[in-house]
Amino acid sequence: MKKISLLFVSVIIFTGLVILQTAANAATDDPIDKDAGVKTYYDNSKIFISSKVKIELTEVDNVEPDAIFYKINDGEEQKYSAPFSIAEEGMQIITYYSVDKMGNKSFAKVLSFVIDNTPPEVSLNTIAPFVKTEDKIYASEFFNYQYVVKAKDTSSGIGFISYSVGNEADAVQKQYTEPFFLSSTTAPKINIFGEDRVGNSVSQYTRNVYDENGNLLETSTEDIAITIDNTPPEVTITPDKEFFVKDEKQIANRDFKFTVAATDAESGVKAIYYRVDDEENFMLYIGQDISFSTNGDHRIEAMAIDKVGNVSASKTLEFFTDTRTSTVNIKLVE
Ligand SMILES: [Ca+2]
Ligand SMILES: [Ca+2]
Ligand SMILES: [Ca+2]
Repeated sequence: MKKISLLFVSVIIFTGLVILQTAANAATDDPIDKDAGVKTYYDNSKIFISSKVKIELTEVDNVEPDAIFYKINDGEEQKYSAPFSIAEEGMQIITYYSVDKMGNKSFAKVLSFVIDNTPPEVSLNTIAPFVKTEDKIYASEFFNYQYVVKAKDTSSGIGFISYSVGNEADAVQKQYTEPFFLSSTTAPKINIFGEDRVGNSVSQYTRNVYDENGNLLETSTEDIAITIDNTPPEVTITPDKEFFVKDEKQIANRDFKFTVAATDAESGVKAIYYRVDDEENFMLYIGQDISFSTNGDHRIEAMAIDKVGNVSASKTLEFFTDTRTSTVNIKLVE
């Protein structure tokens, strides 16, 4: 246990109470009883308490105690009657002395406290390859979510930060020590709990959602909705003219131009890929017309990926391109 050495003064903290004894021979050398239930913190130079803690002054005298006087900072000196608390945050200096029954006045003593009534500032930062499309944040059911909790308390400091996963009342609270990862087929729900070193609890914290490049997509003091997009895009391959159909075969000529398009109802289309005829590799489709100048069977195969990584099945269009002219046979007939 840490000890505060103060000449002629001892400080005892009981439940809800700080006791300043004004007697020279104060009975204890163990000024802060941390097991007593009151959240106090001593950082080797300052005592931190919240305004919930009361300060009690007691007088001990060899014959007969009588009165205690005190003032807070530069306030009016008052006669002590009952334990009091200090509402104002920050460093507060209490000056106090006693007068015994025989009129002996003790030296004035001074003790300072830092009042901290402000809970830690906490943020829950979620990082994954999210995408924001039309004000909605999308994820895939295969995402791995990284969670980073940031907490700071500019006065007494952080007492503890913990978290639980899920909404159930009996969700296990774990101490937060370092960033953690969760994967889930739905966006996980995280709750944060915490206190500073004098017992001010975190009641509100900021949620930040970042994409994997560190771009902040949304910030809120409420939970941020994340929508799972597990539907791949729909791909279409369209000729600019109508095929001629013969023997159930679609026939085009060299003037036909083909375009590929894709739609995605949720996160949106990220890219379209295509290949023609017997090409092995898909290439990025950037909106150009595709046409064929050689006579014969042709095919266009296309696929698309949405912004959270859902890949569509490939779609194939098969047709015959006729580039050959017909011939005219001339014959004289009767
Ligand atoms: Ca006396
Ligand atoms: Ca605080
Ligand atoms: Ca989709």
